[in-house]
Amino acid sequence: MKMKNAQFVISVADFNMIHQHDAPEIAIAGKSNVGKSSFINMLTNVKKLAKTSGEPGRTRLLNYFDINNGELMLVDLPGYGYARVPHGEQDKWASLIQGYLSTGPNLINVFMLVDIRHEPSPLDIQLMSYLYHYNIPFTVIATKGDKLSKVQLVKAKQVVANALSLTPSSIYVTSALKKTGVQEVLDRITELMDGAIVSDEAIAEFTREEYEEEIIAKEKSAAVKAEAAAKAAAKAAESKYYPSNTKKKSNKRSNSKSKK
Ligand SMILES: Nc1nc2c(ncn2[C@@H]2O[C@H](COP(=O)(O)OP(=O)(O)O)[C@@H](O)[C@H]2O)c(=O)[nH]1
Ligand SMILES: [Mg+2]
Repeated sequence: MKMKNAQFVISVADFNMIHQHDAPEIAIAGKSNVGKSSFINMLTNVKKLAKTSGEPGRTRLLNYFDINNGELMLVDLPGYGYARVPHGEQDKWASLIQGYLSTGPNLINVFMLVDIRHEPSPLDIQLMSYLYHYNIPFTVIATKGDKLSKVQLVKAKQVVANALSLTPSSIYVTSALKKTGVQEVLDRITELMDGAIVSDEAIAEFTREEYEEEIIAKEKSAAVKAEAAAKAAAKAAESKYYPSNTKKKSNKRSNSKSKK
């Protein structure tokens, strides 16, 4: 795709008021501060089209950007996972994002942005679960590629891929600072718009069932670990507060009580 023209259309705060139009839509999703707005500015080559912010978590809106007068609509989704935001607000965002994902009729793909330096968070994985759940194809795009060396990039890509159960080759690496990865992403958009990709390569690697099984297995092993840790902590606390002789006493007391 050739980027000829880009302009801001509208901000929407409520998914019941989702903007209706005829163009195919690509949504940009990811944590607060991951670089969504910078990515849109890089892609469209318009410096301040999307507002980048030093104060993350402030944009709880869906922001629509028209590309080439009706050829494509980019939708900047509100960022998630900003720690200083009260839980009630986070819930509102979750429902805005979920509402959007479950209703958007023109949505052809979600660009899921992750910071190349960090392993994807549980919230990233939750977003991915929504995408699988609603059968929405997606593309993982790593941001801030300029922050790592070439060698580090290879490793980091593998880490991101493993956490999301994808192949490293399916992940696009970009840098808004150095403006790298733009052409690859534009080519990806062309493919998506041509409908050339019937089944998304990334998704095809794993069927949804396999993916869900893997997530369940991961959750189970995390739960087992947490239980073991809790037991160990309880044991440690017990031995601290009940050195062996007094512990027996207390047991006896409780036994005799229960007999009565
Ligand atoms: N070095 C570097 N910094 C970036 C890049 N993309 C975004 N940033 C910085 O990360 C911060 C958050 O970016 P922003 O686009 O507002 O993130 P958003 O909250 O996801 O929209 C800003 O300070 C950006 O300048 C990148 O590719 N490289
Ligand atoms: Mg932003």
